[in-house]
Amino acid sequence: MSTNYFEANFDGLVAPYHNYAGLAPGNLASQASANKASNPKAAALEGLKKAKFVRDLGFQQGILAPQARADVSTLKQLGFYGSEQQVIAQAAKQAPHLLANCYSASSMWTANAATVTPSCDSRDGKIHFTPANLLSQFHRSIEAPTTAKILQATFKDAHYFSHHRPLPMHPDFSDEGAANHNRLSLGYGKSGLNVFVYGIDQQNPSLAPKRYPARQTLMASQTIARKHQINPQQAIYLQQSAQVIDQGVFHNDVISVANQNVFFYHEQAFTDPSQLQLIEHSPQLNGQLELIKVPQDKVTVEQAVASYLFNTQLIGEKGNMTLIAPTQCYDILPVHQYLEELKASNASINHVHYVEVKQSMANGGGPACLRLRVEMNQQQAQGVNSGSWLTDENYLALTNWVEKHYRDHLTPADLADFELYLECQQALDELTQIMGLGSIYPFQQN
Ligand code: SUG
Repeated sequence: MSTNYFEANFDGLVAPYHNYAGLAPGNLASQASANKASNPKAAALEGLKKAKFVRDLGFQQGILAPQARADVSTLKQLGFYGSEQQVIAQAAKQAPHLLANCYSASSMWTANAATVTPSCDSRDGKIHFTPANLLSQFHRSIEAPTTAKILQATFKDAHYFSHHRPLPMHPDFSDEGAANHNRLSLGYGKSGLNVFVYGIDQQNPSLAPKRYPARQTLMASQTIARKHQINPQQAIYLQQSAQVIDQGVFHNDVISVANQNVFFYHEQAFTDPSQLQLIEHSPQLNGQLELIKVPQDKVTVEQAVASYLFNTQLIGEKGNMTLIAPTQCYDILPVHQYLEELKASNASINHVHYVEVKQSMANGGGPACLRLRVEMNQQQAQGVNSGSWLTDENYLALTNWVEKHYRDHLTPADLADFELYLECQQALDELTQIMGLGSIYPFQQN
């Protein structure tokens, strides 16, 4: 490893209004959980515990704050009017599905917050962020403005971090962030190969999925590569297979994951698997690429979606990597058997840890969705807001904060309760103080 560099994971803190509203077609877990009761307290504690587990393994770990909800400003844009209490009451009565859209905790999946390019891949030597416009799902399309504020408050120092505007809100530029971007390299701090994965090429849409939406477009990925000043020789674009999207693979991170020189993927992941040769021949990998292809006769796409085998966090150094997997990978026998075989093989994945993120999984988010990876060096790390790093002290402060403010039972019907809105504001106001983030929420501007 180039000493000074490391990869930090920034996990999304689960919000006090975490609920199951069935908002995401094509995301099978979200559909199956629709209208069930959630447990926001358990969800937030599971997430924090997972983040601390990774930190305790010796990796750098940060936290990203959630969004403020209900999004009253969007509800007003939709025609509800009056005081905040009146707006929520009208929406609950007239259009509860719109209230649920404006009350989603979906910003917790920070793999969708932005695409990130480390300084070793960008011409200007800065770390670049483009918040994802998330326009394919209404409840997520309202995240970007606050996501931008949270990213700027977290990655503060303009000397090291370059923050871009989200891509235009047009279907040609539908962008879901890091969940559709893999980066391969021979070590932290070394320039890498950026593997952008898209679901649809709007200029040639014949290969589009039939049942469920393709959330990432080729043009969005190409635009990000340009804005982030990535050398065109260091970017390739693979199309995700429409058949797997139609089986519930709504993001690339549900079917493949990369870390350093290892690419772990399902054999049916891509439209044209022969394109993987482009990766093999990349000078950035110097012939040292390790492809770990999971065959359909060992783990089916259906089992991969149910277990989130590829939504695992693949972390660690070349030759000695660890997979942080959801407990569903242990419970689904063929997946567990496969992982046992993998550990025993010569492959670089030597350790598998199972973590419980059941509340998040029930809405289609595994361990990898919950984190945004940012490769940086020690100097750049100094430019991060200090309260955003997960230390022993703020782990304690955050778990106490969750215990104090969160409910342990929430149904979509409870979103009508104005008390919940007030509780959430109070909790988030206190959070910005714990994390030292300043005023990032609209309600703090009044
Ligand atoms: O966008 N679920 C999220 C899950 C995102 C997971 N992220 C990655 N794979 N990177 C989504 O589909 C469900 C919300 C609800 O139904 O209440 C939701 O938005």
